[in-house]
Amino acid sequence: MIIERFALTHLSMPLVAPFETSFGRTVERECILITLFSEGLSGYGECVADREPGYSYETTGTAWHVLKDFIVPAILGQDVSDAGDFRRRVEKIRGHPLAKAGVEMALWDLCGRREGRSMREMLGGERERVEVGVSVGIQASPEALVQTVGGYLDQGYRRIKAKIKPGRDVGDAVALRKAFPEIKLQVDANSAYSLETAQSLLPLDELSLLMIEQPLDEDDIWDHHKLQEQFHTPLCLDESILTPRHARAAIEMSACKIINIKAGRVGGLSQAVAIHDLCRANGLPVWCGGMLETGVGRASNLALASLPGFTLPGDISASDRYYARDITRERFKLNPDSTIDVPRAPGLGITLDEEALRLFRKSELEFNLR
Ligand code: OSB
Ligand code: MG
Repeated sequence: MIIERFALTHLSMPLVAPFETSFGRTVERECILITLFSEGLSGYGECVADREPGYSYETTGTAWHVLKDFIVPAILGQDVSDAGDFRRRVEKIRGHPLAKAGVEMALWDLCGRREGRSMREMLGGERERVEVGVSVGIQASPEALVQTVGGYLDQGYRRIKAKIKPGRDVGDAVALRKAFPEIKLQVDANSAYSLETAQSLLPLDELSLLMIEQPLDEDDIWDHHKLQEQFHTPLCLDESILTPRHARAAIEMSACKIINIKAGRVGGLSQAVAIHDLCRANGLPVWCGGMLETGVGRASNLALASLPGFTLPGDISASDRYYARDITRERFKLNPDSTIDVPRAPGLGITLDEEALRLFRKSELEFNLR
């Protein structure tokens, strides 16, 4: 497919409520919508970099720069056959997985639309609906957290992930476990601890948590191994796993028992599938993480989570968990059994709401041939 035109749209969308983690608080969520045009079709992708470098070093600003100055020149006017071909063309651009993943997603969408195949079909997904849970940010107090979680349980979510940070960890988790003795519960620290300070988390081991996600630094797989030895509760790695090689190292070091897969963090869906395959071959359960996606990235996450190795509920909540108005016409709804249906239409299976795009657009840049 000759990539004839390339558009970048910087969006800023209000969240229904602020989302707070150990690295910061998001009120308006930014992202970059990527549109590729070829042979009368367009493909969409979402670059999940946020305004601030809290989760990743990438931001909407760095991604805009890398897309405009390096990725667009590498593929505009070129005959790009598929995701593998795209990866080879951007191989020399070091790092910046979130920027690359957004374009790869748009390419998958384009291929799917051209071939009349859904993303699920192309990736090798097997399920028609996937089990989901909700990720709950740090609230004003443990009591407020219990109340917020109660609201999500009433909506039908059957798995809760609570964000923790030093000073708001064991107390919050104990309050949740006391209020809801039977629910599937897990916590996510987003790298807020060191091996030393993480000793304060040992009481979490008594709470029957599904897992403790990314307690330590992104670049510290070995200390996760040391910490895992102190816990019965499985540790799960998120930020630490940027490549299949990292996943292999983590498995060989017994640094975790579970891996959270995000296509953005690992540079695209093809790498996400490769990590899924590796974990499956090694008997490690995986689940699909989230980055507060719009309907575009949400559709992609649902397709990815339909692969057979995704045996734990994903951070893929319904559209209304984050957005009163989304940029896709499709809104993803929670089924009564805490699942969401995987889109079936070709590609991502979504259509854009142009009026919403105009509402949320901060800037736009188009690149044409000639
Ligand atoms: O660590 O999983 C994370 C959101 C932004 C950045 C990092 C993370 C998260 C979430 C929210 O936990 C997941 C979602 O509901 O999209
Ligand atoms: Mg996480």
